[in-house]
Amino acid sequence: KYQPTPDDKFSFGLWTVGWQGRDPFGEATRPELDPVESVNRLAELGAWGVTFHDDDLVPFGASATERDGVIKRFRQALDATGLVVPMVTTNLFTHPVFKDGGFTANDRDVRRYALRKVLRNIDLAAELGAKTFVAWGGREGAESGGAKDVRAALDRFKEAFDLLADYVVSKGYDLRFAIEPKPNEPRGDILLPTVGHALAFIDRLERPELFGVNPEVGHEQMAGLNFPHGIAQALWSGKLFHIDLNGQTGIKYDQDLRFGAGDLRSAFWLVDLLETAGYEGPRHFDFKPPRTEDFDGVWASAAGCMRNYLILRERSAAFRADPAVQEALRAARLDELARPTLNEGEGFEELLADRSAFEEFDPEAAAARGMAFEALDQLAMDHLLGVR
Ligand code: 3MF
Ligand code: MG
Ligand code: MG
Ligand code: MG
Repeated sequence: KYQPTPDDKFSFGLWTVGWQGRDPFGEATRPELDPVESVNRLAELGAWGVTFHDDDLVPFGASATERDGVIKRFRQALDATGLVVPMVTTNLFTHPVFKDGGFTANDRDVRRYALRKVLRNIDLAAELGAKTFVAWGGREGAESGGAKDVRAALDRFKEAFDLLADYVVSKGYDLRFAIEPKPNEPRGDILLPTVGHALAFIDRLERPELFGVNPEVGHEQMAGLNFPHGIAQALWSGKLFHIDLNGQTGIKYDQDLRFGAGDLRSAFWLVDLLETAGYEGPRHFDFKPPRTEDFDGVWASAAGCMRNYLILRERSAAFRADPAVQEALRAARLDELARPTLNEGEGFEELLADRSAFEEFDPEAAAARGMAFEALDQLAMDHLLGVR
């Protein structure tokens, strides 16, 4: 029970289990992890896929021959384990050259270099069969007001994504982009800070159909936002191309706890949403095993991400199947919310002619009706806590 299989579509970034524990106040607490070892261990644990930034796999500045050798060895591990590469992304944040950003750096030569780094990595993504290319603009932002003309920076952001989309189309790659929002860290403020900002930005691109979002649990919660609500809007817009699952305890630094840690109630509603909305994409974990852990702790943490998802999936299914819950949902009038407000063929003229909607409507009586949400939520709690 709760043993993951490839059908569950669980994937992990090489940078997650491979995180060495370096933080702004301390050195690494774990040695480097060979990507091939990560592939082997993740496959053993029941994962389906592995993802990476270019530099996670091929060290920054490696020669072309070194690069070919690393990729070949990695491919052999994939073939041996059956692990797939559903998503690839580019590191435009670690090297000091990106200190003021990649696509929106004030320096034009840095922007051109960033584009070339991404184009090269798109070829690798396509070669490995990835379907999603994530773009997290970690350094696209500022610490002070005068430092960034945000409207010009958004022009440059659009210019970059339009070029990348042209490239993918001209190459005939089966690849779509997923923009990952984050409000701050490492920049004081980052552009496209939330799911909502990213969705609005995508509408302004030349090929919006090639762009969606890759929301991360902790990133929205760092801004105090309701993650399942953001995911629901992304789904509603047809834009949930990918997702970064992890844990976060409120408005603070990006904690990247294992999935299920942090806001457990929000995690329950998230899994309930993904599973009932028919989301078919990867369940991708972007977490950091705390720097207190040795490698046993790293794998325990990775296994915990998947186990918690499966437990929550089971809890959500039990919640939905419970007759008492179905009754409570009716009492809370979820069925009424699903009904259009207007009758079939009705417009404002018919609405204006309907005396029951206004002249004869009794607001006091309607206001007196309770919504019965508390009983419904307690049923959810009972299911989440395993007592029903
Ligand atoms: C930072 C992140 C990033 C992105 C990654 C993939 C280093 O907070 O979440 O992880 O997820 O760049 O796009
Ligand atoms: Mg995070
Ligand atoms: Mg993150
Ligand atoms: Mg992430």
